[in-house]
Amino acid sequence: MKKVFALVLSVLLIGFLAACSGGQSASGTDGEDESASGEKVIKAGIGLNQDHPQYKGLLKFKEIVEEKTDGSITVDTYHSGQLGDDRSMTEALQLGTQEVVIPSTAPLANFVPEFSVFDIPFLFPNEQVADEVLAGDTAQGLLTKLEEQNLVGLAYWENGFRDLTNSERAVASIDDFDGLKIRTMENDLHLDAFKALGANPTPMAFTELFTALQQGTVDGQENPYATIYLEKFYEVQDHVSNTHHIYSPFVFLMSKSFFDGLSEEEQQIVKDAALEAGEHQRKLNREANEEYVQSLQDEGMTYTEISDENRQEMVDAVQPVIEEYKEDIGAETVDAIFEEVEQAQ
Ligand code: KDG
Repeated sequence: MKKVFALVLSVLLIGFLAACSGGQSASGTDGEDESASGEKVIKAGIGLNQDHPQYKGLLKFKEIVEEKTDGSITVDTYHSGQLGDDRSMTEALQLGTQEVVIPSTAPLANFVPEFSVFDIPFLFPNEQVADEVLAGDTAQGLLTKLEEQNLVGLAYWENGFRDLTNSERAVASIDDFDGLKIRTMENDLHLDAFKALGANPTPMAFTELFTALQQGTVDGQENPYATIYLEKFYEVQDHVSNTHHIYSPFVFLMSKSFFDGLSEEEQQIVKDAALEAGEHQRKLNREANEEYVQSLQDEGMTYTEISDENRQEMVDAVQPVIEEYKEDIGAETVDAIFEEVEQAQ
């Protein structure tokens, strides 16, 4: 009898403890994302580190949202892939176990293939054209497509023009790509474009990249200067070239189930905050990118400028890949983007 009583008592105790702790988790497993005090909690993660303009932008988002909602929404921020890589965090949003992630568009194309339109090499000639096209009908239309994937695209942010680093040789022309083992983002178009340039590409999550460079699993990688500097890739890479082969946008994503659970007023606040913080992030990013070309050389990297003629050879080499992918991306989307790029120039 005593044993039965003890058993009933421990079951009741476990139930009581579970009820107490369940409401206090930053992001409840019941998908309601509410803290003990009833406020909503946004768990927001990125792959880059705490010094990167992307994280500073995320802190701005936190500041605006928490101030404007008067504490009804709190934002917990995580950098350096603490919650996972772009792809796994996007899946967590779909499952409702995380609320915000800001991935590059390249891995996002695994969810909505049309996003690969931004993976077309040498698509944007400069940042001003990128800004105009990203604010235009086609790019904004792509954001709405995310809803079919249980995701809400609130804004485009900026990763930036990607440049090549490696530890083998200074890359000045297409011939110098020959056989280089280059890590790419997890995106087929990137892989095939690097193959067309003569390299030997390997897709890999950003969270594994530094170790892969350090251990020589790959010879090189490509990212904007801010990332190359702030992630200290200069410690494990000797050469940087201004290939500027792709302009990478970020997309500020929110879990649709979380977004739908917000009041209309809260929805407007998070939308506006994602845009405003995005402007802040873009400004910091551009200042940083200019400054960091010099800092990389100060850290001992050789810097190689690609001549117009040599860049044109690279542009020509990737043309067949663009043709090959046009149908997969969506011919209409590709044509529309090229037209908008033309108009923006
Ligand atoms: O936070 C963003 C990063 O996770 C990632 O998108 C950075 O450009 C990137 C890369 O090379 O993976």
